Amino acid sequence: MKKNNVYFVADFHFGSPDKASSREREKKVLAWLDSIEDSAREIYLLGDIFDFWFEYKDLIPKGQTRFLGKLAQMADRGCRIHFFCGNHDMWQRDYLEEELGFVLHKTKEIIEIDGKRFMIGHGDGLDTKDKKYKLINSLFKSRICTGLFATLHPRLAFALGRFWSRKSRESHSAKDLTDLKQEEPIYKYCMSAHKKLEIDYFIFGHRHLACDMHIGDHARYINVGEWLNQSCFALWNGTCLELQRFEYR
Ligand SMILES: [Mn+2]
Repeated sequence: MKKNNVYFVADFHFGSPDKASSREREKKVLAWLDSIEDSAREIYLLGDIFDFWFEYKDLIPKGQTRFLGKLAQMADRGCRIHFFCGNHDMWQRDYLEEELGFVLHKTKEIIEIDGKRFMIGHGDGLDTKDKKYKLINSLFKSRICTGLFATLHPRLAFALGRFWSRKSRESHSAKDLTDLKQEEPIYKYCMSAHKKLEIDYFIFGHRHLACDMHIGDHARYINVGEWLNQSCFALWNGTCLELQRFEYR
């Protein structure tokens, strides 16, 4: 089979809310990867794949071994795996690139695929008026803070990280569940940017609610949702883009 398809998926939140349910979700994701591996030319992971990830110079967090192994194998066989950092898993160093062969993206990017312009990213931080989020985000990403955090004992660092992750998820999910439509920051951003940047397709995650919306006359905004409940992904087959749901068992 010719590998022609490009897949977009986000927000697995591996590790949350507990080990047992995360393991079940990992099995579901692996079944999905099995189902697409013969057709996948590229896979875009759009952030918050891990509920909390912090990578030290010589260490990575435990867990998701089968998931990472499967993707490493696919990468070795020529599938390009892109990893966009989310607000839960931004603390990447070189492991995903050097060990697994992924392409790491720290922020959203415009990427041309088959002659179409895609804006691809996690989807956080698009509300330019949200100064608090911007400040916290730049603090979290700063070299000084990351360096200081790395000096904590992992038992303390991961307790703090998981606590923060849970708080962040709870604060977002309340908003995510109400469909804000016109007032939704990602939608507003797409409306303001599509003409200037000549975007055909906006693809984001973060919002935990899958959607496929028209932006202006010809652009579209697809949100790929999450995998705690919905298990959705977007498929580009070379000519059209479609939001799909993975049916597991
Ligand atoms: Mn997120």
